[in-house]
Amino acid sequence: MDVSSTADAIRSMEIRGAGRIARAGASALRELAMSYSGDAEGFAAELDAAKRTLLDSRPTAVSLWNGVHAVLRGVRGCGDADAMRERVIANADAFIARSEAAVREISRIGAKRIQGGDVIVTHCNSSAAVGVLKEAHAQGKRFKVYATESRPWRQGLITANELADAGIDVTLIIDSAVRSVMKRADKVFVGADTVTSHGALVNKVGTSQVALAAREARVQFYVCAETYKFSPMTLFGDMVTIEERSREEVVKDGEVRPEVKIFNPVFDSTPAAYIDAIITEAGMISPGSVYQVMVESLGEEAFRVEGD
Ligand code: RUB
Repeated sequence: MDVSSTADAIRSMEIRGAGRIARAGASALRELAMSYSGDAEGFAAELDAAKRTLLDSRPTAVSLWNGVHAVLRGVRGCGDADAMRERVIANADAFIARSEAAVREISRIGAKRIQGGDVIVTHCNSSAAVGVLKEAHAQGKRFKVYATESRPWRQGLITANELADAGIDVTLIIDSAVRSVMKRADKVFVGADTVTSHGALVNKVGTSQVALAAREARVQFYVCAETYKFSPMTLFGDMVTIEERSREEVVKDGEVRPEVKIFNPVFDSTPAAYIDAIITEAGMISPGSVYQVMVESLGEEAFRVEGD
């Protein structure tokens, strides 16, 4: 898929989930490199425009930002267009492979936290969190999962179907039932769109309510996050932009009077204090260790990007 169709598919949520959109962005840049036939200067300009198009598609998940910058790293210093092309392709392949390997490693590490008989809550649809649950089940552990519906897009149905396909005992609940089921839960596993340098989690709207209910009920709250979900910009005080989507996603035409305003933020922020641990491919870390792991995993270059 080319850059503009990829950006459209991310914007319309045909491609969704922080890991998937990052890999899609990387492969769109790879495709651009494969098809480009002009000189180095023209290539640099096209890559720059492609970067903007991709980054403008959805604002919240830093995975896309980190993925795009990982693919473009070092390309400007390559000299001619052929060397630049090779660099983009090699970087994209490395990022995609690293991203897929990270989900496998998180699944392996996270599965150790699950015990037979556990009651687990998950929110929305995270491939990293689902990976943990599927791995634990594949290891022979038997547990129950409550999956929230996740209005308005209802990504919880994807989670419920994925878990049911794997043979996991799963119950779908509406989002407002989360506090009722938390009384019988042992653990929560959710994914991440962005983790800030001070360990806060930005994930699907409602995650912070799940965390609040978990804390009240003394239920462990785990975040499953590849380290490229860690945001270098937050270290310098930048705020994470919370995407707001259209009213049509919440109500159909004619369902409410036109003067009724609709507020539809699609992510929210959960403070570090509500998080027991972040399960990354580099290991299980405390929210307080995000900065150190971020520098080690993303490399110092990730902190020296100009113009963003
Ligand atoms: C999806 C969502 C997921 C994270 C992590 O939101 O919030 O929890 O993106 O997913 P949306 P993954 O459906 O709006 O993209 O673990 O697959 O990267």
